[in-house]
Amino acid sequence: MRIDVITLFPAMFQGPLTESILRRASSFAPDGATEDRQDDKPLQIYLHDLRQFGLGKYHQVDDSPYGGGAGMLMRVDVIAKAIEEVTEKLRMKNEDLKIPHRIYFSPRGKKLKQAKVEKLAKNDWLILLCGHYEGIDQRVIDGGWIDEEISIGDYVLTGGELPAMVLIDAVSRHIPGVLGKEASAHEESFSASLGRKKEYPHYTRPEEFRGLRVPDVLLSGHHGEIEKWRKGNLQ
Ligand code: 4FV
Repeated sequence: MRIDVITLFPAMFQGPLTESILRRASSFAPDGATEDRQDDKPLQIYLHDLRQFGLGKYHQVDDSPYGGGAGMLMRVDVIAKAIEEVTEKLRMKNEDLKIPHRIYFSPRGKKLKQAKVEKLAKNDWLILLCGHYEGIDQRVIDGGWIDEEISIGDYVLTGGELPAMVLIDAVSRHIPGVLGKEASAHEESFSASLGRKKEYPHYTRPEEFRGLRVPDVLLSGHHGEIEKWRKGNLQ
């Protein structure tokens, strides 16, 4: 899968995308490179600084809202240019990439849940647009530059970068080759195999800690009983 992120703050992605599982599983181009990396990583992540598509000498990307009100909005002409250029440049370079699925993050979006994460993981190309300030001009959505709006929760953030990182993290776990052999995205909280419920409690060594014991059934080696206990402890 390829993910292109359009953001005013590419540097925010250092850390979540450069450590741990995502570091091992993805090639990460913080500089907006559009060249496909010739590597066999299951995930290619490219960042594009929206500022480069800004207007005039100062690369203006935002403006004050019509009708008045606090804060600034990101301009539709700037965002449209960014999405079109990122899409066309890549489509010309890589005939395997057909149509990107383009997502904008906002509290008005559909709440991100596991079923949606699993569906998004089936795409071969995502473009993630990170808003900032008070948000973006509605014509970006109405004019068809975005395929869907997604919210990660009912609260207001300063930008769409954290929602983008949350989505990349959740989606990447369902891409073959991202999780190691020892881990699985199959039987876990909210997965279909557990009926979208929260999974059972987990325990590991030591067997007892300050009088707190591991449930005996988990020490019994009786797989049928363990399975029954686990199913009975789904929430
Ligand atoms: C948000 C959320 C969110 C609103 C204005 C970014 C901010 C600023 N995105 N789930 N909750 N976005 O608060 O996805 O542009």
